[in-house]
Amino acid sequence: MATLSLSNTPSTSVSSRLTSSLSFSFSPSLSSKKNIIRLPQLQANLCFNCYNNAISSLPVKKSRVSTCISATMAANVVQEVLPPALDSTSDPPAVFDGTTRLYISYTCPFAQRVWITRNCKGLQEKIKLVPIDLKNRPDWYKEKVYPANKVPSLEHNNEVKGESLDLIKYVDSHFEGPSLFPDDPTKKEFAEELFAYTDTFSKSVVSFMKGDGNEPGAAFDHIETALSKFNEGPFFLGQFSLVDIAYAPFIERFQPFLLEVKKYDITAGRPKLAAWIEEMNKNEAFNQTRRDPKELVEIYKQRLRLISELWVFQSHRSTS
Ligand SMILES: N[C@@H](CCC(=O)N[C@@H](CS)C(=O)NCC(=O)O)C(=O)O
Repeated sequence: MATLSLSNTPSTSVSSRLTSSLSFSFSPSLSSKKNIIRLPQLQANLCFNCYNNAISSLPVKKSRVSTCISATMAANVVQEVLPPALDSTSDPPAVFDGTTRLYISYTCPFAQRVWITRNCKGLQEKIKLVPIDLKNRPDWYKEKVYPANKVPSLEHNNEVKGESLDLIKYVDSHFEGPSLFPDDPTKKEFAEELFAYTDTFSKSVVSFMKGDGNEPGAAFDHIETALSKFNEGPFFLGQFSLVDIAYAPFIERFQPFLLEVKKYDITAGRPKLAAWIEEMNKNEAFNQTRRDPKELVEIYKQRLRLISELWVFQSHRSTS
C-alpha cells in the first residue's frame, strides 16, 4: 500500500504524486507530527470533482486534489473539544458581532446534518458551534437569535437562517472547502428527489417505532433502490454528497433502535444499505458528530414513552 506523509496542518498541499489507481484515505497519526494518507479508501471523504479527478487522472492533478485532501485533513485532523450546551442560566453569545455561529443540540439529527457539513468542509475554525440544551432552553435563543426557537440555526452575515436541508446547501455554497453537491443535472435532480423523500422516510420509520405503523420495509427498500442508481461508489450519488449527510443522522438512530427494540435488521437483504453504513462509519467528519448508539436508543425510548403517556392522558381527559 502506498503512503504519503503530510505535515499536520490543514493548509499543507500534497507535493508527492499519487501512484495508486485506487481512491485513498487519510488517517491522522497522533504519535508523530506526520499524518499518513493511505491508498485505498479516501472515497468516503473526497468531494465530487476531486474524487473524479483522483481516479480518472492519476498521477493526480496536484492543485485540485490537494485542495480537497487539505480540506479532508482539516475535517479529520481537527479533534474539537466540544463546548458545553448553553441552558437557561447561560449568558447569550455576542450575537451579530461578525462571528459565524451554528446553533445545534448535540442530540438533534436535523442539527447534526449541518454540523457534519461544516466538518466535511473543514470549517471548524470558521463556524463556531453553539450547542443549546433544548430541555432547559435559554429565553434569549428565541428572543435574540431564532424566533422559531428550533435548532439548527446559522448566524452568518448578520442574519439567522434555519431549516437543516436549506442550511446544508447554504454552508456548501457559501463557504470554502470541497464541494458536496454535484454539477451534473441528472444527479442534481435525483438529489432533490432524495431530499424531498427524507420526511416521508422518517415519518414512516418513526410511526413503526411508535407502534402505529407497519414494518418500514418499503421505506428502507426505497433507500436500497436509490443507492443502486449510480454505481461508481457506495453513496447515493455515487460519490459522497449532501444527500448522504441528509440521511446519515436518521439512519444512525433508526438502525440500533429497530434492531434492539423491534428486532428489525434494516440491512438484512439490503447489501447497498449495509455497504453505505459501513462507508459512512469511516467518515471522520461524521464520526465526530455521533453519539453512543445506546444513548440514542434510550433517547428514542424516552421520547416514545412520553408520547404514549401523553396520548393516554389526552384520551382519558376526552372520555371523562
Ligand atoms: N425542519 C426543521 C426541524 C428542526 C427541529 O425540529 N429541531 C428540533 C430538535 S431535533 C427542535 O429544535 N425542537 C424544538 C422545538 O420544536 O421546540 C429542520 O430541518 O431544521
